[in-house]
Amino acid sequence: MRIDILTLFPEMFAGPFDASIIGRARAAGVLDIALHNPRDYTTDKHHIVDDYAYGGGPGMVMKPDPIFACVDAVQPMAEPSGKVVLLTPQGRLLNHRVVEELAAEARLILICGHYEGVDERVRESLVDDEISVGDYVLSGGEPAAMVLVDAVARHQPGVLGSELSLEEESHAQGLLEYPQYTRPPEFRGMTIPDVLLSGHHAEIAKWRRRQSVLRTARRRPDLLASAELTADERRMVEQELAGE
Ligand code: 9D3
Repeated sequence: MRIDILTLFPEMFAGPFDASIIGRARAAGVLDIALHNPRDYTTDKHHIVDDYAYGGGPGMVMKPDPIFACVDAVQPMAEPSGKVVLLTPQGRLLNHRVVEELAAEARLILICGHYEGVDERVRESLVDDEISVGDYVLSGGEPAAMVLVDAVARHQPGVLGSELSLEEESHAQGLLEYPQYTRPPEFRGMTIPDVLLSGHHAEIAKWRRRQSVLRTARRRPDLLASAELTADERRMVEQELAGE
């Protein structure tokens, strides 16, 4: 997968994109990330990328011309042409489903906004999709782009150690993860559930499933609505939540 990122602050991406999952995906050649600065596509002496809002009001607006010029220059740099995605608080909320959808694209071109926003004509005639990573205010689209890239990178074949770990992942099933433990079996007086030491794999699977369902019910009841639960599990959830 190829991802082009348009940002006024390309240096913000150096650390995160060289480590961990993304670093490995890039090293393996599964992920090709290129950073571009719209400021390099300005034609005025002072390389101005923002300006006052027509109609007044606080804050600066990103000018359309450097962004259009940058996308026009970047599209022919690789094939196929990329879906242009604007990171913005007004976008579709990123979730597992949206990540899968974007991960299926061969190429993405991400635009990170800054200042109070981007000129509306960028949205109207350059952008194909708009994504938000949550209902809180960031100072720019850069951290959001990092989140999006990390999440889609995990879906590229060969990026995860085993394809299974993705399959098993809680969000694929619509459930939170079960509690996990590793050695030592007793730490500062705290032990681990006996079933995990039993070696009884069917019982362990049952325990984990139950823990996932209960934890989801307690912490994220909103997720349960679309989770695939058996009738027995639905009853267990009712009972547990009633008894608290
Ligand atoms: C004046 C109103 N502000 C909205 C609450 C304007 C504004 C705030 C923050 C405009 C842009 C930004 C910068 N944020 C992003 O570009 C952004 C973002 C976010 O702030 N939250 C969650 N997802 C994203 S994706 C891009």
